[in-house]
Amino acid sequence: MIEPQIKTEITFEDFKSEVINDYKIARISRECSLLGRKEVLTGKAKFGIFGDGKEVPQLALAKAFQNGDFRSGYYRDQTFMMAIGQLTIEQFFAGLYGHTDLDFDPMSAGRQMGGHFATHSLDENGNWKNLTAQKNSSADISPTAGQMPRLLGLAQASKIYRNVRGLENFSNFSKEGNEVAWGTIGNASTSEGLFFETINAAGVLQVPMVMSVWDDEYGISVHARYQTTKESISEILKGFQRDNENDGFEILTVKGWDYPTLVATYQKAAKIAREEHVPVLIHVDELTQPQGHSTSGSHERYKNAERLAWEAEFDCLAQMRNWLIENNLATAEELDEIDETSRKEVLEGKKAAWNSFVSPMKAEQNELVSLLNSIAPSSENKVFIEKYANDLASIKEPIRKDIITTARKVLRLIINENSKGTLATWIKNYTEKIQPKFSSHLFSQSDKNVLETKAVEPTYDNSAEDVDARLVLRDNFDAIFNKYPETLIFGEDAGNIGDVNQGLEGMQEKYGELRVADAGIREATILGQGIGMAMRGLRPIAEIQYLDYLLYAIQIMSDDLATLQYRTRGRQKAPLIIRTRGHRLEGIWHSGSPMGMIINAIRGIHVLVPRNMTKAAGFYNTLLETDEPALVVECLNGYRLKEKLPTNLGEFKTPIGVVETIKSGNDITIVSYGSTLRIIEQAAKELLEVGIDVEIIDAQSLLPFDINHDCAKSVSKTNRLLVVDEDVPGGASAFILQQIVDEQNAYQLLDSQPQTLTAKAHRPAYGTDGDYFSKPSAEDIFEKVYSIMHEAKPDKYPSLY
Ligand SMILES: Cc1ncc(C[n+]2csc(CCOP(=O)(O)OP(=O)(O)O)c2C)c(N)n1
Ligand SMILES: [Mg+2]
Repeated sequence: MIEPQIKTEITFEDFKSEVINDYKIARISRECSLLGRKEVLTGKAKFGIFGDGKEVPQLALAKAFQNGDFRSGYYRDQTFMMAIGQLTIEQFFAGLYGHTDLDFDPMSAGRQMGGHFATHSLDENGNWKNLTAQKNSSADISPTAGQMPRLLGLAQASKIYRNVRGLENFSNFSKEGNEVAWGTIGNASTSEGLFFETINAAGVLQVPMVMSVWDDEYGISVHARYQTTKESISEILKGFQRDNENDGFEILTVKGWDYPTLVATYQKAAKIAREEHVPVLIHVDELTQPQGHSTSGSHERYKNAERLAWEAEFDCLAQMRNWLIENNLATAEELDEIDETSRKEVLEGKKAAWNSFVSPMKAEQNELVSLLNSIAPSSENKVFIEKYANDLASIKEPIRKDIITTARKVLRLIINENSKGTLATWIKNYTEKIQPKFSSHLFSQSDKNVLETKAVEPTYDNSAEDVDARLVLRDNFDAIFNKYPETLIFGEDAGNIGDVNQGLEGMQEKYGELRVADAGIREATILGQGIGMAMRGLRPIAEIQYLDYLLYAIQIMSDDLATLQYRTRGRQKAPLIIRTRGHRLEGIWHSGSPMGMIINAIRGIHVLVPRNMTKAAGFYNTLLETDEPALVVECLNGYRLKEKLPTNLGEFKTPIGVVETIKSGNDITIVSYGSTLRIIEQAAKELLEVGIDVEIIDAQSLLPFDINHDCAKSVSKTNRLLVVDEDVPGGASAFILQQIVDEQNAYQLLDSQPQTLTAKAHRPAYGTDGDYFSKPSAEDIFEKVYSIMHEAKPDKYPSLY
């Protein structure tokens, strides 16, 4: 019997054409870098940072990269993106110019500078695409090593998909957890804490992550001797190397100009990570920067002649060329030919990108110029308007700022003339058309955005008894884990003991160590686990033990999570829930409520501040029906207070962006949130004894805040407003005041000065007295309200002091 021929080896001709094609991709990429720099230096683009000198290892990475895999990298990776078919020459230049149309700059629609790469995980309606049928890149961010925490989560998702049961319907996200998450980072950026934190966590978690370090010995101008102990990241990470006794990393080192060894190294790394779920570090050294770091400077300032000569010789493309010739894969003439056609193709692509970039703006320019020319003849300011029109018309390549500025300046000249309406309408329409190019998609615009959700009230048995409030949370989490197999929670002490306040008691036993997990003390990468897993279709809940320690994660929340939808113009999302507990406990480090800092840092993430655990549980239930990220701050001192246990666990929903009036009254509106409300309720009782009837509003949700403008409605009744919280003066209370006075236009409804009552500017001191003298007390609230009423009616409310 003749065995069928199984083709395991490719022919020499196939091999040859593959490597020649690789060379061609690298050459195109290099020409893009060279021409890109010129575009910046001649003023056509603002800033350029390119991948020259890093082309060849990226070819090897691309060969090992499969459908379903994810990249989390940085600005040097244009060659990789080209090699996986996700970046064309025209798109490269569209990104450099900042083209605001996603069809031209699919990376960010001009929102990020060039060199920040992304693929589309979502369609135009915000729905998931089949991520296993495409090669994926999570959207880059600029802060060095900021790609690391997310990388951990992208890799961990494979582990979850491989090992957790019940995820059969998630085949658009994973094929049995076979996907590798590929990280890239510059040598100097490995100095960041986030790099080390991620490496350690990946070693602990044993996830399929392959980390490439592109080592060119510099971080801008700063040499490796100032960056890295022993000047070698692979050398100092040797302790992470796995061995027969211990799990760990596989660590590989390879020279960045050695094409065949690079290809073999990446194949090896992929196999280890994909099959064994073991993390791999590839230290790619001896790389160069032919044009220096970016368009902002020149490397001749900090590299000596010897280094520059070495860089010229060991330029990875030059070395690849030598290798092709030495191995008879191509002749010098053939390669010259490729070089020349690449140069031409890039030039053509650049021209096309520029034309596409400027032509809509030229059309807009023409439209306004003719409008102004039609307005001018009948105007008293004819001469001036004509000058504006001519000046605008004379700009060869106008930008939108030129156009709209001209229109707005001319409007002032015709304020009393008939044509004003026409121009004003034009400006309004133009702004309505253009502004979204820069401002859309801070939040989800899909039909799963939070504003689409409706409240569902908790229901109770007649016999429902009061229980410790933590049990409401726990039983609701139980219902959630049961209902949604894609949910999982992880954090410090969240697993075995069921969190420090036992809101997860027994859940690990029931749902397993992967879904209810303890994590190391590493808040930034706990966040990153959440971001990466949420980007791959899971519904992670990242637990930060105390609000005060959220600061370790706030950078990654602010730079990565909060900007994700925005910086991809709605083509990536990470509907991550961040669970923490805060407000009012003890001392400097466990009673903070830095809500102002948080809400200002994370626009793009919702911030929810439930006053009790039923409200908190209702927020979790709501959020799981939406596709947006949110932070939920539970009240630290509320777990042992009594609440009734609802019967519709997992189903009742707290609405987002809707306030609740928890006491009605006629004299003054007090707006607050969280634990402070209980103190306000106490003060309100005492105020009632002296005849002052306050209305108390629980904001519940700081971002978004009071979408129905109920606070202003309350003020229209009481005509007085006090905002109380435990933040510093000018913190979240200032935000709330701005929302009510400015956004809701309550100014005209007020008979008294609107005021805030907050904690002191310092962190709260320890102990009961420390608390009393640091944060607003019932007496403070009583006296503040009383003084407002005294000012209004001094006869009725004589001065206290
Ligand atoms: C947190 C942060 N600090 C500083 C910078 C400014 N910066 C941009 S790139 C860079 C050097 C990075 O060097 P390396 O990691 O070796 O990457 P390379 O550019 O050499 O490929 C610096 C300091 C930044 N982007 N983020
Ligand atoms: Mg470097």
